[in-house]
This record gives sequence, C-alpha cells and structure tokens, in this order.
Amino acid sequence: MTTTTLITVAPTGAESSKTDVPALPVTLDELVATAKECEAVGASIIHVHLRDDAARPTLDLGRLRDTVAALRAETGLIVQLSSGGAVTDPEDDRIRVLDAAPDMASCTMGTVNFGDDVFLNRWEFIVALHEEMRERAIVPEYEIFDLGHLTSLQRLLDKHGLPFGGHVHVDFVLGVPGGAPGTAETVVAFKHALRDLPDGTTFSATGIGRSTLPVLLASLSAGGHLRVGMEDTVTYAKGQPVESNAQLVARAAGFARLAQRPPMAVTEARALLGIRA
Ligand code: KMH
Ligand code: ZN
Repeated sequence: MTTTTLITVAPTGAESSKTDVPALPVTLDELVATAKECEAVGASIIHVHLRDDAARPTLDLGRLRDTVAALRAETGLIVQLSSGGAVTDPEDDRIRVLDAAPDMASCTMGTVNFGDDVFLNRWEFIVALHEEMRERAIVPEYEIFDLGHLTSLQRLLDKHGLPFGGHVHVDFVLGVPGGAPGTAETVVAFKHALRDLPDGTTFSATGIGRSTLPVLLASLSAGGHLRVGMEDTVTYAKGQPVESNAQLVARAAGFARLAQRPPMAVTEARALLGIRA
C-alpha cells in the first residue's frame, strides 16, 4: 500500500448549473482561485471541465489552451483535461482537447447510461484517444464507471500497449445512475479486478452525491487514492451545500492523515504517474 494519498480535485464538471450551485467555479478567474486553494490544502491533480460565458459546458480550444497556461502559471498542480466533456459533446471536439497539451487527460473505458442520458464511448474512439495521448506524451487517467470497463482496459493495453510513461492509473467513478453503485463493496470488487492489469496499476475513486463518503473511506482503506470536488459532490452534509472545492479537499486530506497516508506532494505524484518534465 502506498504511504501517501494522491488527491485529485474535480471542481466544476459539466452537469451542475451555476444557478443551482452558485459556488461552482465557472470563469477562468474562479477556476484558478479554486485551484490555488485546493493545492494549498492537499490536491495534486486538477480534473478540468470548462464553461462558456453563459456558464454552459464548452470544449472551446482557445479557452482550454488559456486555462492550461493559467493553471501552469499560477499553480504546480498536474493539469488533467476532461476528454469526456458533456454527454452531448461530439467525438471530434472531445479528442481535440488533446491539442491544448495538458499533462493528463481522462479516457473513459466504455459507454454507460448517465441518468436519463447516455455517455457514449465507442471502442474505436477509446483506441484513438489512447493512441493520440501516447503520441503527444499525455498521461491518461482511465475512467471506470462499471466493471466491464476494467475488462475493456485490459483488452486495450493488451492490443495497443501501455500509455505514455508506462504507468497505468484508473479512476473509479461510482454512484452514477446507470453505472456501478457507490459502495465499499464496489471499491473492493474493482480493486480485485485490477489484478489482471499491469503490476503497479494505481486507482483513485470518487462517489457521486450520497456515495461520496462511503467511497472515499473505502478507497482509503483499500489503499486507493481519492478524487473529490463539486463535479461529483454538491452537498457537504445533510442540508448543507458545499461551500467550496477546498472544503472537500481539506476533508479528504484530513481523512488521509487519519489513515496514516497523508496527501501526496505534487512532485511525488508527477514521478508516480510518469508525467513529462
Ligand atoms: N461529464 C460526463 C459526461 C470525464 O470527465 O472524462 C463525463 C465525465 C468524464 O465527466
Ligand atoms: Zn469529468
């Protein structure tokens, strides 16, 4: 088991509206301020979704490039862009995200029902993302919404080789209506399924909504890492809206310290994941 905990913050997502969640960071200034606060309390990766001037999800390349530059200038965080976008985003726009040259990008390992919608991830598209990232020295984070996505990852690596840097890192996104439930049992079952992946594969986990704390505690106990943030969690406790992303990162960092696995420094995270210098 690693002695430290990698904490990713996912501050915005594509699903919540600014009207419903006023604390959601949607402008570049808000995002950079959030990133700095989260870095200060223990995050080492930021998983980024952008919004346009009307706070709607966007994959605009100019905005993505400006955001990568601003986060690099103002923080030491590892910048991970979402290639998942919103469920309505076309594949061409999703793969073009890589043109913004982030340190990492997400790569979802299969299609999943997503509430009333479908989050479509065709096999050919997955292969294209995996290969493009390797060509551009971008480290993938493989997003796992259901058990079969881990089987698909095994197939991807067997047929198409390891990602850039040679290290495999996956993120269990649990509790999505349509995906695997956000429970300790799921975390343990998914962890066992990693035995079929390359030695040294690491995992983080996040639970949506009410499953936030059960998944966080299970992942820490099982030797996993953590993703937290307002992409996944907008209620801190019953009747108490999340005030800021830093509030969620600070809570995760506190649990990590209690578990004797304090937050991982960004330099250690870069070395672990094989991020290019
Ligand atoms: N917004 C979801 C449809 C990712 O960032 O790669 C997809 C998602 C996964 O959030
Ligand atoms: Zn995301």
